[in-house]
Amino acid sequence: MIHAVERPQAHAPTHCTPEQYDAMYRASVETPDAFWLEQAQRLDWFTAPTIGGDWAYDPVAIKWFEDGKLNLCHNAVDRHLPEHADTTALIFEPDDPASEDRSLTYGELHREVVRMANALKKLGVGKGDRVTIYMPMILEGAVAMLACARLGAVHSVVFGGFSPEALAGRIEDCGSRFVITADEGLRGGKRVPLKANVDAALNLAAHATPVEGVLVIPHTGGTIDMVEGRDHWLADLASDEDCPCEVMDAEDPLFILYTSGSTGKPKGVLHTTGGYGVWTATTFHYIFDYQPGEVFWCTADIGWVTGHSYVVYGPLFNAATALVFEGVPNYPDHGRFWDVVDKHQVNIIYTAPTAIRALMREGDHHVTSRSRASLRLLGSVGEPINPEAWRWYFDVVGEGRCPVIDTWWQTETGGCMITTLPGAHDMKPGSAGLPFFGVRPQLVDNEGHVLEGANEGNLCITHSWPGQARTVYGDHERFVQTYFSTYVGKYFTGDGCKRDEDGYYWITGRVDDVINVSGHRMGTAEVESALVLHAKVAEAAVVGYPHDIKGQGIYCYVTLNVGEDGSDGLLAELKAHVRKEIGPIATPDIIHFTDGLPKTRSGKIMRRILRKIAENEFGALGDTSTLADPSLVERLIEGRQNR
Ligand code: 6R9
Repeated sequence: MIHAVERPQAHAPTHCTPEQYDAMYRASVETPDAFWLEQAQRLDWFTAPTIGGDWAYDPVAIKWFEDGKLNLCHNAVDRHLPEHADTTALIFEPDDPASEDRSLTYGELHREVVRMANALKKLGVGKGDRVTIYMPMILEGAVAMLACARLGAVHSVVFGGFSPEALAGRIEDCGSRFVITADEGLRGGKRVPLKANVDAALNLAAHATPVEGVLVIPHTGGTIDMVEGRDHWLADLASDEDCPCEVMDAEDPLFILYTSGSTGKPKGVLHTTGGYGVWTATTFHYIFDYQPGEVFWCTADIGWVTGHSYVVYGPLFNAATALVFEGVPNYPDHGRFWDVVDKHQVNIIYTAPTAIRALMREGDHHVTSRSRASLRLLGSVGEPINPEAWRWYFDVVGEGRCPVIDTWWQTETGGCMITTLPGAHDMKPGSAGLPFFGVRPQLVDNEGHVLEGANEGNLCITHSWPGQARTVYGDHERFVQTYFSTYVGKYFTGDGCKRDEDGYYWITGRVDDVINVSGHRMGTAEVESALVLHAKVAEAAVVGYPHDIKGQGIYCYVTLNVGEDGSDGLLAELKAHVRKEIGPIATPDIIHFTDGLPKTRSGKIMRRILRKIAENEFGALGDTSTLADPSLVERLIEGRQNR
């Protein structure tokens, strides 16, 4: 039995008391339009909206604030100039602690954004164009996103750890004619050849619309090739002339972000301007309880949605000071996070359970040898946080004085959805908490029957909220199929979930063929497609298994073409092959060579059985009588690799 943890006394509630949460939550579900039109006033609109939500889930059409006009770069930057020109907007902490840090005030950020926006204009970027951003975690990554928003261009940030192949697929899918990149990135002392990867990707992409312009930001000074006429250094195109913000409709697209699903290639999840803006501005304000002058640090890369919403947009809409960290938690040693906290006097840190577990394993002294006195609030996101890691975060990192705010959400939700609010709620280690304003979760069984009270089932959301994704870029039918067809009339999250007697939600993990590796979503189908591309592989089935640090590891069952042997050499080759096809985050942890995969007589791979064997839980395999070759299961158990 896990008990609630009282709200730490040191945290003076300011933005939301328990009574305020109750009243506001009630208003948000009883009169959502009025509630959200009021919250919308957090943003500065060129034309204020008069319409709240206009949405339906069957058929699927979602709009919020549709008669409003605004620009989110204006909201993140320009509108703060009268009062906050000299307030620090972004702080950059480099990978190498000996390198120089850097920061931009809102005034300086404005200048940088205008310079980059002018450079993009000269490249030919205009309203509605898709621009791919493939950057390290440097300030110019955020500047690039804001410059796109300023021009009304739709950014598609691709995580710098993705391979040229993965990058090419994403450039192609959205018909992006422009790329913003850097010469190289740095992570944990290693150079990441970003520009060379872009070159390789552009050689791969068999484009209907070829990439016309690549804007390159100098970072490491490493040697790169520049293609005449296509590639340009930022400094050669940037200029300070006036560059007004485009007037955007609330429902004009802001960005595309690719995310893994249970089938097919990654989906380009599309977010629009008004609703996403209101959602990130509002969630940031209440959930992190940000106070003027504080330093907020979200450790996520801008290549993930968490980086979009809480490194860039949410903090900047609130005129906050946000830290951008280029490095990793274990470089140069396992105390780096807390060095950064002390150096920049970070008040709020927002990170992932996988990082917490990795640091916990290294021992408390890396933490206790640093002061951390500035810390006031600890956030968690990306995967379920196990109570042990939660305790360590709360007791050791926060010394029992900082609330742990676990936030459940998804690329598709735009911002946080289920969380406790500091000052308003007790925390329960391992539970994400309660619904944020306007969020109406529902648990259903596999047949779609609604489950009431304390229960466990599949997590759906019954009513739209402003931050909800509007479609899958170029494939609305896939959007409908993926999220609204399993339980017609509801948004299905793909997560399993328990609700306890206090109404707290406990996410149990994905119920589809998506695995969560170190907080990164990975479609097992993607890894399978990468494996079967290898000339020696006949068939592959990929499942997740519990992993101490990563949450889930990648377990691959592989059958080889006739005449091939599952040697150690081939094993290493296949791991390298998947890394090359997708990127290091998809590297298989385990490859299990087998002479067959368990299939039903109709040829369906029985993943349930493969999952059980990978989990080392083969005592309870259930019914295997429908298998075409029941003896195969014995051989698979015999050869299991996770012992
Ligand atoms: C923000 C982000 C979404 C999936 C989601 C769920 C898992 C995220 C969680 C969590 C338990 C939390 N997830 N936060 N599970 N507790 N606090 O991570 O977006 O990359 O799209 O992943 O991550 O399974 O469905 P995304």
